[in-house]
Amino acid sequence: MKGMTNMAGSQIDMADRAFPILDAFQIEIPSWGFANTGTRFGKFVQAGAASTIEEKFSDAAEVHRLTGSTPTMALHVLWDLPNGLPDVPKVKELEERYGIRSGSINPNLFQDQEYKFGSLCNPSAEIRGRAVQHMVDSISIAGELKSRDISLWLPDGSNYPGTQSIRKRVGWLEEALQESHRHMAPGQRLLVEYKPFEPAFYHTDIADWGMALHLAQAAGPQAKVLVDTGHHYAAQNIEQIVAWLIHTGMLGGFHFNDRRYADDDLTLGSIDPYQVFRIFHEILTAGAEGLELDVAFMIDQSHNMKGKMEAMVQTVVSAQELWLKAALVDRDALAALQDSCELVRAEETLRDAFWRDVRPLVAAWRESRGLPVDPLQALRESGYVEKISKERAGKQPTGGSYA
Ligand code: RM4
Ligand code: MN
Ligand code: MN
Repeated sequence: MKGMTNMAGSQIDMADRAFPILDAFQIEIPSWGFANTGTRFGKFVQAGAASTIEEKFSDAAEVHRLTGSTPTMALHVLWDLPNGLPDVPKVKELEERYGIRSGSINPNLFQDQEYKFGSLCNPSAEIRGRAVQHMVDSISIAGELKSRDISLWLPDGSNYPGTQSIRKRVGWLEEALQESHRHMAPGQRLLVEYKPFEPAFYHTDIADWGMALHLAQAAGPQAKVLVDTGHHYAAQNIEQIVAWLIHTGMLGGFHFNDRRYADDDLTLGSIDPYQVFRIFHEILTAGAEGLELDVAFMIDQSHNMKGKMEAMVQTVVSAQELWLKAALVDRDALAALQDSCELVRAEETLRDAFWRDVRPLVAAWRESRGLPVDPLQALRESGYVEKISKERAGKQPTGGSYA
């Protein structure tokens, strides 16, 4: 290190700080992010889209190879294990072959015709029972795959005032989640996701974080809340919700995506990177204060216009950059400025970290870990997308449904 300047010295200090932060950062990718998904108006199919579970594992492995941060893939039970438990050995074989582990297991309570008026909240006890059975099956699948989290998004709700008893449905939901919770092994977790609208447009049975918090607490100690960043009203302060969930010990995980209007499922950080940074900041601050957190980071996006592989790599890279920016906030200085109510200096301390260009640091980390320095460029040069587009062309089912 002879002749090293102060500047180079501080860069080395920065690397010492930044590299372990990036080593520890992981985010889960969704299997459905590689498949043709659409809007309720239809789908534009992509030649390279995955239509089998094997193709999804292959794509996930490629994203992990390029970014080093995505060792697990979330699975959607009906889409990825259409036969349920009997499909587990095949998934295990794919895990081995591609070096990707199964991540959160997502029950599917929204495709069956009998769920028209609800699944866990259906007025029919028989239909509710079948929906609970699907939850129990999903928990068994998670157990077999050694996946810790069962991630529940409930589509239930109603479209017109007076057509359903909101309170009866809360009761049915409490019972269903308690029954599901009874089937969980120690160490498993039930993550309860909320969403204020869609597919129902008058009332949604788990519409916001307060309802999800109540239901998770009613279900049992292994249930926590999952925050999907796209599932809020436009003006909501998401990092405040995150701070409350941390404070109450009820934050279980995230579905990250970005949005401009509704549940748009756009690329993380594409519309409002400061929002993601502020959420990360809350989590990192709590960690720095010594709070024990166990928060699953997952991506929940569907790219209908962008190339799916490119969009997924771009997402993970954005997440790494924003996580590192948030990790580099000078927290001691900020805490002191908050205590003395020095508002502008406090705000500028946060903004300093947000505006720091961490891309050279992330590139240096990649190089030191044997990862491609520019993952998007490496994806282009690899020819992977051309290869899968040739192999898979014409194989994808078309049609109007979401996935
Ligand atoms: C929902 C929700 C769920 C996801 C489905 C496909 O809006 O975000 O998490 O599994 O979409
Ligand atoms: Mn989601
Ligand atoms: Mn969603």
